[in-house]
Amino acid sequence: MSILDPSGPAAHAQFRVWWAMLAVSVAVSLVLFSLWLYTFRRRPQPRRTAWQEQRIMLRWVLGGGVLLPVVSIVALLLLGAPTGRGMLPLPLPGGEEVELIEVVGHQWWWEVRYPGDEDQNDVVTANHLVMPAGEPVDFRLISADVIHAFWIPRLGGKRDMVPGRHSTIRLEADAPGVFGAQCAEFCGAQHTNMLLQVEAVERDEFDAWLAERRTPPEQVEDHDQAREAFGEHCASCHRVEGLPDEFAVGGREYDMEGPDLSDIGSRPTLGAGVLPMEEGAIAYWLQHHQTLKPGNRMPPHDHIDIETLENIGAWLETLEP
Ligand code: HEC
Ligand SMILES: [Cu+2]
Repeated sequence: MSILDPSGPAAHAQFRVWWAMLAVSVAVSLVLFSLWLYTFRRRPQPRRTAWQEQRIMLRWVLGGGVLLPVVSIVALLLLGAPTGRGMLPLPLPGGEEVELIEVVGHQWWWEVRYPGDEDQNDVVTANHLVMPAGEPVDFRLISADVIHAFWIPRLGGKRDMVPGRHSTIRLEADAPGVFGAQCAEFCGAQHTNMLLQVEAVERDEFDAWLAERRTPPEQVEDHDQAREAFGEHCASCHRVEGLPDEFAVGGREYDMEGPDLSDIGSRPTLGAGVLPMEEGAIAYWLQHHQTLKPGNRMPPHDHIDIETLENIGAWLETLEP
């Protein structure tokens, strides 16, 4: 997650601004430090008249207080403005379409949506963002509760996610890879545990990944008891695509309380980076999530027996496209 290891055009531009700012601040510090040392070594000066004193003062005020800030701010603007402009969702010169991915910030997890059209559903996932590499991608950001900020340090950014207000940032990954992302605006107790794994893949692989998720996951027969328990205890907050109506209560709305679980079995982590996904991890999370991530918005499941939670966990792990 280091901005000093840039991996996209926006991040490279920000990296240059970062070094330029560092160089200038080091130069200014060195000059000030030398002046300070000089005051010790300087021989006593003849007494000046009040008029001379004032002229020297005026020179410092104009030079150091007006000229220096104006020059450095203009230089920073010349360097920074194109960097910011590079992250705006402007039309491409060739008129090509830019892939759009919606990201919704929640306390304390990320909802990721790939908009469909008239004949295609949205694809919805959480805490895992897959994007095509080698081409720009527009991230359309909003929040479901408080202000969060979307930040993939190695690709560039960041950008606030404000409730009730869409904003868009354009980022690109130079090459396939896995990048860490983190909420960058303090949003409550579990702000630190609001991580997002970003995976940039080749275009073909991205198309295949998305197409897989447009068809609902296969429902394995022998998990009926788990599905029933899910309908009773979980479906008011979580959605599983393709679940028969008698088990499903939730909708496709932005105000779903919890992450969409349709492809949970294929995701890299649980609880926005708190636990790596592996066999048995979901059942473990369901029993201990308030210890692993204290105060998170999922109520404890103490009223459900452990066997049922284990069954639900085993079923959810089968949900992968
Ligand atoms: C009141 C709403 C609510 C109920 C009921 C609820 N959950 Fe959750 N669940 C959440 C929220 C909110 C999160 C996100 C917590 C976080 O990471 O901060 C979550 C997270 C999860 C996750 C991790 C998802 C991920 O992508 O990391 C799983 C799995 C899960 N819940 C399963 C269940 C199961 C199974 C039940 C029923 C036994 C259930 N939940 C009941 C709200 C709920
Ligand atoms: Cu945050």
